[in-house]
Amino acid sequence: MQKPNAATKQQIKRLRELVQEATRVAVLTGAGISAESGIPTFRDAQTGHWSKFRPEELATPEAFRRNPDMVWRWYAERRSAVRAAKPNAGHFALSQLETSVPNFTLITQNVDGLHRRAGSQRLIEIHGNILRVRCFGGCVSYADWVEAEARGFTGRQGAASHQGSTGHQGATGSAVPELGSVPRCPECGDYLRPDVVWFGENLPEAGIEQAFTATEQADLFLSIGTSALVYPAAMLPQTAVQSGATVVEINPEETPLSAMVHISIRGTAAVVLPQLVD
Ligand code: BJW
Repeated sequence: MQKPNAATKQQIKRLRELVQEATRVAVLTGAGISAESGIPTFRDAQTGHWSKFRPEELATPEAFRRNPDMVWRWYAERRSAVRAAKPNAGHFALSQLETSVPNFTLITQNVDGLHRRAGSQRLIEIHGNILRVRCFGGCVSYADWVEAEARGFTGRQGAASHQGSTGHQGATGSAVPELGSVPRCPECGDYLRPDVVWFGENLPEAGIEQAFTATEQADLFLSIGTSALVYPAAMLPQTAVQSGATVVEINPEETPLSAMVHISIRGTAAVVLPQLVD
């Protein structure tokens, strides 16, 4: 078995050259880039009580309909972990890379917001963000759950924005919910839910379109810390190969992509990425 950081000097040197030569770079990240910030990867996230469940049984609208309290609790715990975490050297390296490449797009499947906190701006969060919440029925969205919680849903400006066509913005000031009790939409009384994309749900249309456009136009595509098992995100590196980009994977483990990319670097994101920008 290969060591977790078995990236060779030649591989790093070649990748640095590719980065310097590239004018259009697209990057896809997955849970692996946040592992070194202490956030378990999606498929490792099932610890303690949650080890009884497969993530596919929790991250679906059906699971939420069946047991909203349980799903809400799973997200509340993960949200606490995200709040406590800090971006790592891998996140910071990508935000630095953004400033040195003429055309750069960072596409993340992660819902933890750590790229933004590291300073990335040309960022598409294709699976949403765990700190935001929205109405299960679709009428309001809170941009920042921390703010919504702190305001006990009384702050109308800024925190809530309309998604639907009900015409007025409103919040009634219901009490801050206890951990594990699912808050209700102040507008229509339906449950609030995390603003993430669950299995079987469509990805935000504008975001996924931009992601595919950036991928098709890229001359260098980096796939970092993703198992490349979840679609349509997993199609992005395949699309990059088909569109003629040089495709590089950074992951301590082999994935279904490893055989099709041009360079597969066995290393962790926080170790490999800083070497591209220092
Ligand atoms: C490190 C590291 C370190 C560790 N450094 N690396 C085509 C074919 C087959 C199925 C489908 C298909 N099209 C659609 C589907 C169905 C489904 C799907 O893909 N299912 C698969 C399981 C087969 N897709 C969908 O349902 C999507 N919707 C859709 O397509 O809508 C149209 C439609 C509607 C109705 C029916 C059919 C189609 C939606 C997908 C939404 C995914 N959402 C989640 C949950 C988000 C909220 C939450 O977090 O709770 O997103 S699932 C989960 O997987 C999460 C992740 O973003 C995503 C990807 O996981 P990721 O990031 O790759 O993490 P891991 O844990 O799998 O891997 C970590 C990797 O890091 C590993 O490789 C490690 O080795 C590595 N690593 N340490 C670098 N330090």
